[in-house]
Amino acid sequence: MASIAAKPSAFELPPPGAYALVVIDMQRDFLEPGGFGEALGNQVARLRPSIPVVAKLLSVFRDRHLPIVHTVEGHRPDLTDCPPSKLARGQARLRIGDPGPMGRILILGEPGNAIVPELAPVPGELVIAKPGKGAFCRTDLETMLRKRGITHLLFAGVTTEVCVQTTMREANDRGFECLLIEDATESYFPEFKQATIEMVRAQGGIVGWTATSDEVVGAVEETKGGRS
Ligand code: C5J
Repeated sequence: MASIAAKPSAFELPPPGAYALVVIDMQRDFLEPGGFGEALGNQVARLRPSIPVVAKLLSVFRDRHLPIVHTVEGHRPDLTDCPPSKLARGQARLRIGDPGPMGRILILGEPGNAIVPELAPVPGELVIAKPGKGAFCRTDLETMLRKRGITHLLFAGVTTEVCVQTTMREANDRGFECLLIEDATESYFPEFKQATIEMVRAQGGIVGWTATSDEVVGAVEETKGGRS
């Protein structure tokens, strides 16, 4: 069994097929100018260093036919799945559903809601559309993971303290063993990213483990390959 040199302690990988790479919301809406992230006043370029790191992880998992899950945050065109509180929140220049330079802001199927081209899903990978910050809220993610016998989740994506951390906490409460890949996640606020990493692994790993992508890749490369 391969082991990741993680913090606060070693993270033991189960057999291939029982762990998945979960890539949260690497969407144009968060990473490119003209989307939801920028409309909220954020500097979207801050998230981009995570793209090559996630690309490398995807390539390692794809080469070994290991499970990959992508999530996308977005709403139905009629906004029936968007709580009024979410619609009203913030001082956004453009609100959810408004027309923007990449189509309607944070609406499923619009060009701006797509995953960035560098990380586009390939056939066979699970893509979960979610209306909230957590990927287990009003989705069938848990059912899909249990059906596949997946017990361990390795998290990448954006933003660290919002959708990544929320999903990791939801997963932890459901009994999944969770690891956050430190350089495969980014925040518009570097101090929030650092705080998240520290709070996840505090108290003996109260939410889970953290490790670098090199440590994850090293351990995954020791394993033979997954169920196809
Ligand atoms: C946010 C996300 N930050 N994917 N969404 O609204 O973290």
